[in-house]
Amino acid sequence: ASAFDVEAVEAKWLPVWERLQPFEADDAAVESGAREKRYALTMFPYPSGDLHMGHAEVFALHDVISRYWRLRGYEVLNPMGWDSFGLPAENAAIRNDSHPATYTYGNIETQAASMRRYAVSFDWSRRLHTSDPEYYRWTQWLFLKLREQGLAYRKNSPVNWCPQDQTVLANEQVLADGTCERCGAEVTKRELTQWYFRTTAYAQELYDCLDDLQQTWIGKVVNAQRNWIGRSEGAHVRFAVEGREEPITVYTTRPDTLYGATFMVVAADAPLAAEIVAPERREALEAYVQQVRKASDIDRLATDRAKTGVDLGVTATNPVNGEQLPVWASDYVLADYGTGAIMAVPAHDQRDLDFAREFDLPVRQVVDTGEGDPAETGVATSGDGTYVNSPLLEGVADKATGIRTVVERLEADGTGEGTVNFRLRDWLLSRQRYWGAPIPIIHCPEHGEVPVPEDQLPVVLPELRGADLKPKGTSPLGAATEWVEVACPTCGGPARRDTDTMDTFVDSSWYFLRYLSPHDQTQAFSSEAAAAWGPIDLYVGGDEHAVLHLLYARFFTKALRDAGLLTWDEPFSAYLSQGKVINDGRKMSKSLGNGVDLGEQLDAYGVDAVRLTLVFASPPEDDIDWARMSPAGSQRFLQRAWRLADDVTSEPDVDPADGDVALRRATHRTVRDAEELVESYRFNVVVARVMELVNATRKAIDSGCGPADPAVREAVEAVAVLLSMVAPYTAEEMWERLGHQPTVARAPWPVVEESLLVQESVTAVVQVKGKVKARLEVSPEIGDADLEAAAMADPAVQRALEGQTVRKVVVRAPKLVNIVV
Ligand code: ANZ
Repeated sequence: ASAFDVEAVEAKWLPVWERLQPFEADDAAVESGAREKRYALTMFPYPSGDLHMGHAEVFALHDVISRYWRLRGYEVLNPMGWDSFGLPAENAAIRNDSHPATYTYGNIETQAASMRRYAVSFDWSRRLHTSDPEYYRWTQWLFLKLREQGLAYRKNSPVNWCPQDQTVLANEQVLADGTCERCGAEVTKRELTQWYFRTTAYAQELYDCLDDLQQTWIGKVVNAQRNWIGRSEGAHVRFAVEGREEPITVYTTRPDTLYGATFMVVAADAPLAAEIVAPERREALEAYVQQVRKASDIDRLATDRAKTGVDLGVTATNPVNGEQLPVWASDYVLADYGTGAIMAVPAHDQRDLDFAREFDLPVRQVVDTGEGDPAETGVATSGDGTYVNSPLLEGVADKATGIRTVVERLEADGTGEGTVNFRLRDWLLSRQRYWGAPIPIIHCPEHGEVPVPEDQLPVVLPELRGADLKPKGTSPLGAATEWVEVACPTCGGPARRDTDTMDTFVDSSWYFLRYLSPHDQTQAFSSEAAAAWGPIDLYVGGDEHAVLHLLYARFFTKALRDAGLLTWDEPFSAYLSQGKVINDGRKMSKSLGNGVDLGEQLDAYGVDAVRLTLVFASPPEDDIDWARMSPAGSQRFLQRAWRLADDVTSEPDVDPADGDVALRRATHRTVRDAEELVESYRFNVVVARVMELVNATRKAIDSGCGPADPAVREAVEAVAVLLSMVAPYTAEEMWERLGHQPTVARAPWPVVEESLLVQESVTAVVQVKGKVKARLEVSPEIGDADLEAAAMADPAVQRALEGQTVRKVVVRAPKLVNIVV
């Protein structure tokens, strides 16, 4: 056979698959219970440019499992679409004086063509784009639904502001170093009225469900979410303030250190500071607040930063001992965490100690940990120890008892109570940008916020382009006067549309539901279809969405469940995060000039070789260094596999039962291993096992049982089916040469004959004078005489017998040979 022409094979099969549509999921089969479902999902891309190596990797990995499920007889839903709103399209439109839709839909077509060539088993009948009015109509509808439930609301507060993109950002979009995750600019704060989703209403549930997800979510995602939600147990403690009815409530995780509180600190930029400040200190506070506004939260919380602050000139009363504590304002206490006020215990909290030393405030040790008095060492201690200077805790030596004792006392006195606190904040969803779903609210001077009536959805974006879209700090939609000025749906009087658009993460928080019926004009999704198909059995994607997208989608799921629209609690039963494709040991990037163009790789080696290389490279979660890969080697392997199909000479319906047993064993063992390996995501090992089977089959053809043996056909058919999960073109070509109708994607999975899995060899132990001298791999059917001969021939045994006389040999085939000298 001649070498296989990659280009011709791709050109041949694409139209066949197009005609057969083997990947369209059958709703009826699943809704009626006729077939068991599998919902396989991979993250849909942003339409920026063409697909890159990262997409190639994730799609190749994802396709192994979805093709596997289909071969195993499940009804598989594997949809694809585009997350097509967002800044890149808008920025391109400003640069090119065009409309964001031009860039967006152009790139979508490019990517769609690449995905088809790449032969991922997507159900294209369910394709969606989040920027289509038929999609965002329902994003808007869901926003209103959540608002009805009290889960979407507007408030005025200091928000993260990106001066470069001229828009607000969610906390999740500000990186740990205080920069914008998109453009890298230093994020600042602005006081603005914005829309929020009440994610905090689900903080506890979002946190608790992670325990179960821990079992099936592969990667660092579960921990990242735990940290982001940041659950901590502590207490609220109330400190009375002279001349004020309301006490100052603090949140503390260490109520047991209450006797060590020597001052209090409130967030400088919270209303409380301005409310309680003594008149003579007001000016100093205001000057300080100006300075604070410029710093990021990260800076503010950093332990190694010099402490700054202002004495507010008032005191508060410690509820356990009546002590008067001076109240300060500082930026190291955050306005939007806990209650925005703390009791400072400098002996046992380093930030408080640094502050105390800066401003010469007292330090009182209350837990003796044996590490010395923090007042002298300058190092706060936070471990367990014996309580000192704490009348209520005399004799107590552990934190848990200390905390419980103080909380009980506070609760009895009515001055505090135990509580749970979360770091998670509500999700700020308004964006002052154009290319997003308009927020479907009309502001009426008379009726306030009025939802756009359902029958007027979608609120379609007004036509703006080029320079109209330039960021200016307020939404570009504000410039579309005719669009903005509308009649109030309630009274008909003059009113204005909300001009902000939604964060694009709103679009992607529910897309997996829209895939169930993307063209349904009557509802966002069908609850029956969701009950039948959901939740998603495996979600494959990157770690970069660990806290953003996955958390938001989980929140939406819980909110929609509580709205009676979903029956399940979590959207993604299992999650697999793939590693990155790097090059030359480094991240691929334009500035390093080490990018690898996917299209060029596909042209050079063909789709199958690139896919196989990516799957074979490493376990899915590891990074792949493309510079160290050999797509040419993959191509040679595929040629070898394909040539097998050409060599088979038996008929398709031949009975393998009397075929060569050794080859049959290898085939059935490989299939069984592949089942276990795919299900545990060890896709690279599957490829290795198929390679072994290809080699064994080649040997059988050339120097064993020969090409006409039915075991050869059985082996090659198994190779074709197994390979179809990774190299669909090659597998299809093999399948055809073996005399089958397309498509191999719908072939039956080989049935494993258990009797062929019995061990092919056992280990026999050879002892000389009672000591083990050798272990031999022998057939379980070996006879005593053969086993004895094999033992005597073993070099280690011969050495042990040198100069000795063998007196007796006891043989227990196939396990033991005992030689007595
Ligand atoms: C007294 C105390 C004594 C504290 C001690 C700690 C150690 P997590 O675990 O992160 O929830 N805190 C409370 N609200 C704050 C705010 N808005 N800004 C900055 N710090 C704040 O941390 C809770 C602890 O962080 C609280 O417990 C409080 O300090 C501080 F030996 O109270 B602690």
